[in-house]
Amino acid sequence: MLNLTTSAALFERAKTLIPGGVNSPVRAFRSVGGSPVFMASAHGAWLTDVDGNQYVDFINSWGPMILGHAPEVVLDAVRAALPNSLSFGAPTHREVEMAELIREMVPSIEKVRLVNSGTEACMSAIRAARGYTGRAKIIKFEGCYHGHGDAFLIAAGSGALTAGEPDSAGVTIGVAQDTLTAPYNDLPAVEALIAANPGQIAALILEPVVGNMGLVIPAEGFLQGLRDLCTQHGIVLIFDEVMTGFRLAPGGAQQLYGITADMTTLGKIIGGGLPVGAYGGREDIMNCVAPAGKVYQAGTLSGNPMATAAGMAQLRYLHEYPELYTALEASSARLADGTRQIAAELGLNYTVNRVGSMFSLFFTDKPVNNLDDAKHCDTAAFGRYFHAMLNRGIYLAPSQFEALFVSTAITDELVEKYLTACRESLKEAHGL
Ligand code: KE4
Repeated sequence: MLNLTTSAALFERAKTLIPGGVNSPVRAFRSVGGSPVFMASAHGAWLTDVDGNQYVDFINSWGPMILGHAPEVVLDAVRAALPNSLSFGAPTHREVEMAELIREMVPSIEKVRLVNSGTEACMSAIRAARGYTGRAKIIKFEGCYHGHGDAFLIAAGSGALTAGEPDSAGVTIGVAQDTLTAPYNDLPAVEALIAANPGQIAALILEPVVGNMGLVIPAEGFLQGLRDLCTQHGIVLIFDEVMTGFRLAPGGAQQLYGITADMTTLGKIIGGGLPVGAYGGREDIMNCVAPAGKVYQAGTLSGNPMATAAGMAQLRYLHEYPELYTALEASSARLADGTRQIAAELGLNYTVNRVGSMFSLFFTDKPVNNLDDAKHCDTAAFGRYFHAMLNRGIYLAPSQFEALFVSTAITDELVEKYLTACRESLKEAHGL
């Protein structure tokens, strides 16, 4: 068993100072049990916790560390920017260069605004779409997460065609009435929502590949169907690529699936590990955003010189070496296919979904194509598996309803380490 003494002591102190002892809920290990591990450092594929235990990282800060931790190319850029002050609150050349690079990598983004998180990006994109269309309602999908903005913390309403209900304390009925929800991969449900709310829907936002139910894949024709419906009804199609952007391909999911979004939200990888988000898209929509237009959005640290230094370095590296995506595809396929094979050999036949360097092992032998499917998982067994893997030096997402993120630092040797631990941990979790 791991010595987690210092983590445990820190967690006790943290709980007296920070809600739940963490600065983001998933970190608290609530859905897998036990106390969170406090990290001290990370390099390449390896995390080191405050007790000196080491883990191979398959979360990579929930996506940003696609090159592994502390890549020299990013650290060098940050070191070079460091002496020039950490923030100006004035425009800088790097923001111009970053906007040009984003537009080159994601051609549907004709104009872009940098913000400080994926949440800010998604909140702002919705506001811009509402300002552009003059319409109030939005459609989102059950199980998709777009940050903690009020408009997104909405559960499915009582009736399939009624407005949503608040999914968090503090979110009002007033806000919920403008968010409509549909099951993911259910195109008829979207058509029905549009028919029931003619001329009222400003935007439809989704994760084009879902990471926040665990990894859920868009069904054949689903994304194109949404594209066609949005075009037909003047609805702004927003791809939330905070997770998938620059990960599934240099141009994200829209490059992978060949679908052009009207707007795209970005985060995680775009900051290289520092706080950066972005939203952008069609020029006619983005020109509604202040000071060019009447949709207000602002941020003290937006385009921060340190964050853009880190983000630019990482994006430039990914842009310069697209062969990295081929390597990620190969290592991720070995991880996911190996996991599926091990589960089958153990008679578990669990579902493993993968797109590119994102994958999930679902503790169910049924297909997982939407939130209802994902809810069939044996989350207690997942919790036992999570800790069994942690004890073997493998750091997974502490929730069944998250995706794993593979970095380029994962070598063949580390794939083997993962698969050996996976076999032993599945057996331990099921008493096999
Ligand atoms: P942030 O505000 O956390 O930077 O981004 C929000 C967000 C928006 N859109 C998508 C598709 C996202 O996955 C996220 C954030 N992802 C979570 C992981 N499920 C971040 C981890 C956390 O909340 O601590």
